[in-house]
Amino acid sequence: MDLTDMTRGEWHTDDEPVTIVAHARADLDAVGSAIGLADALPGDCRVVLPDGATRQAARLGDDPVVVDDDSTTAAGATIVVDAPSTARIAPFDVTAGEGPLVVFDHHEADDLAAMADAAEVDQTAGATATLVAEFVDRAGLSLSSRGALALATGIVADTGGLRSAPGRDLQALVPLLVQAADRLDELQDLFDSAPSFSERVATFKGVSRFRGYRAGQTLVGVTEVGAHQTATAHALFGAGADVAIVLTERDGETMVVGRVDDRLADAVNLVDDVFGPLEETFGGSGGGHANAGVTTLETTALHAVRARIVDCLDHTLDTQFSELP
Ligand SMILES: [Mn+2]
Repeated sequence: MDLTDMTRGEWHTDDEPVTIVAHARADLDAVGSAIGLADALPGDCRVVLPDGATRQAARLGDDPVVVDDDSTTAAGATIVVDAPSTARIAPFDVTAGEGPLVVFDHHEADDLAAMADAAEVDQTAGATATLVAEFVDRAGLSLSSRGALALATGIVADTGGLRSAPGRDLQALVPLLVQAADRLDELQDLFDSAPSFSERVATFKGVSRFRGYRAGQTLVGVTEVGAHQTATAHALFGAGADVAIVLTERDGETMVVGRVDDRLADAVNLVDDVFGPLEETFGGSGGGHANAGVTTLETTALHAVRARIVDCLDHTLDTQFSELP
């Protein structure tokens, strides 16, 4: 099939809605792209967030089209946005559906592009929302101000507030802003990043109780919090960490959220070098990118998890981390 087939109804069976799937911990680009597509495409669409959304994206996702956070399969056609791999959309399972699969993504192509019946995968776009906006324009579809606002939000977010926007993203953004003119105050609200008090408490605890490890000039911080793991990982970066690991014990399992600073981007692949061995040792599964990911381990032995993480980093960086006194 061709992407433009989506502008006609016959690319999928009419009695099932089109399922649009965003990546785990969906961000503004993922949720914005999904809502924008749902808005523009003819017929019924539903947006599934397989592993929730970031705080900001959750506000954007407070939209009637985001109907179902728990389903892991689609009966009809599936469109994946802002995710290159099946791991990135876990626990959603695209292989369980029988309908066509379409992918819109601006990450390096992975297994989803190969499985897709049609794909718009282009790393030169600053945001998946840019690819969606270009498709909507090319296909002659129209957006409501709500859909335009969602796509504009994705573009602004994924280009770091336009700091890294190439001309292409700006070109897609300008008409969206015009179409969303009556809701631009909402755009401002969506970018209000003031943390809630519970987030401040979580990150404060995370920083105050973290354990630091050092090898040469590389610093690793490992901590535990009950919530706001991503914000806590970034707080550890703020404290100087090159690698930030946040553990959360929950229901007999341990969630591991990891982030690797750009300084180590070429040296550490979080998913391959750390999460893979952790999952082998303790059992569990997760997903992510080289520099950001999450996995859930079938253990609550936090000390053993911590030790294994340090082991993995010793091995990967061919060094010996020692705990800071
Ligand atoms: Mn993106």
